[in-house]
Amino acid sequence: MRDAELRRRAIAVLHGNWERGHTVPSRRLYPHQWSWDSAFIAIGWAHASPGRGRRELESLFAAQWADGRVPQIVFNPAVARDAYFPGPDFWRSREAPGAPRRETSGIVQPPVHAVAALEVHRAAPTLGRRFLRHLYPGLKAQHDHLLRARSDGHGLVTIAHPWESGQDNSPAWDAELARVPADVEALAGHRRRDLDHVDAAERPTATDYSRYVAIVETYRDHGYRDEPGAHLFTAVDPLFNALLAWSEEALAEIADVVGEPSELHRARAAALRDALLARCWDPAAGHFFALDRHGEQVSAHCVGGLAPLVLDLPDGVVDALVAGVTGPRFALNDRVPLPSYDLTGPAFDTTRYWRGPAWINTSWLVLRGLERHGRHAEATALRAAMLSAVRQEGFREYFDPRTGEGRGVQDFSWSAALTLDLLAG
Ligand code: 9WN
Repeated sequence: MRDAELRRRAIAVLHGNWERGHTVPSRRLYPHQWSWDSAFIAIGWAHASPGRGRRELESLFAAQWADGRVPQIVFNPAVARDAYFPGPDFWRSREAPGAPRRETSGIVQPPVHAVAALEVHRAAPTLGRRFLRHLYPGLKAQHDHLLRARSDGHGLVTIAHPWESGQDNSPAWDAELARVPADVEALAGHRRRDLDHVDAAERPTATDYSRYVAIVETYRDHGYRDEPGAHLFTAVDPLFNALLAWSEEALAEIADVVGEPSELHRARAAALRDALLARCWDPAAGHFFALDRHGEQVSAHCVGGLAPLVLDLPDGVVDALVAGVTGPRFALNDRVPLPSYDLTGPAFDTTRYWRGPAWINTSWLVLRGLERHGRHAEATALRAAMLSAVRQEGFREYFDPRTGEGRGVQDFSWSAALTLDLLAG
């Protein structure tokens, strides 16, 4: 398939998933607005219709909470209340202080929005300054909230739910999640709608879901306040922190454009990067690891541990990360994007979601990192792999990391959106 045809199809997916001011990740499986999806999707719209990219981010930030949190899900009131589980009746955001009028979930997702806003601005700079001026306070409040409410006390921010990582059932969370009481019978009172659309073997297990639900219920009972006892789950995700640092860099550039002080953002970006190096980097393994609630490294090689490549890093660290990308664990090639987890790891699963399958967004992050560090040969291979996967299989949610076979839903928005970015670059 020629590039022009692939581009046409990618734009058609975004148009098909556009829903009055935002783009759903998938019509059937995810019929609302998701936070980090909207950032990747806006980057795609920047190449097709920058106005839609602006609206994508503005509609998300219109649902920002008073404390600055940007919710993982913004529910569409026009969609059936039980179309997605857990839906608005489970989250009950309206009962929480500071929640917006629009119903949302009460947790967050990786903060890559300032990066997206800058890309949208660059696509149409003349129109964009007003957009950046409008969005800057919300982006700053988003970062302030994370650095304040989620500080781990040692320079990094924590996640309070595996869903907050965006890499839901990653092996990085297994041990921490195992501490959460699992009541699979309680789950029987709820209907998991994901299993209506995707094979159960490609999704998190019932035990995972019972724990996901328990974590939310406890946080919800605390009014979604980050206070003692509110979190059954606590971890530090290298991807989440790397994207916060990268977004602080972008926010510094946005501040320059809109005439706000930018030094604070540059300082925060550098401090987060330094803390990642001090706490998550394992020089012997050549990888950034997640931390458990005690600050101990969890030695599972997940693709999120490659995400700090988007930052300015010492040469030796970049060399080691690139060796990891090209070595047996991530096996860079020009056919299949990077696995979400170590191909040689004990928890590896070709099919189950974030325990092996290859996702376009995480490969795109690594690609941006390789480009930043001038690793052209590896970047060329990874770009080819991503394009090959979507050409062969369509804009699937994820791919078998060995064969490249498409998995999860079809017409998945960020797979289409980031393809537009690849084709433009
Ligand atoms: C829970 C929407 C989201 C992505 C996540 C992905 C998946 C949701 C789910 O879909 O998570 O947020 O129901 O499994 O893991 O990264 O944002 O596309």
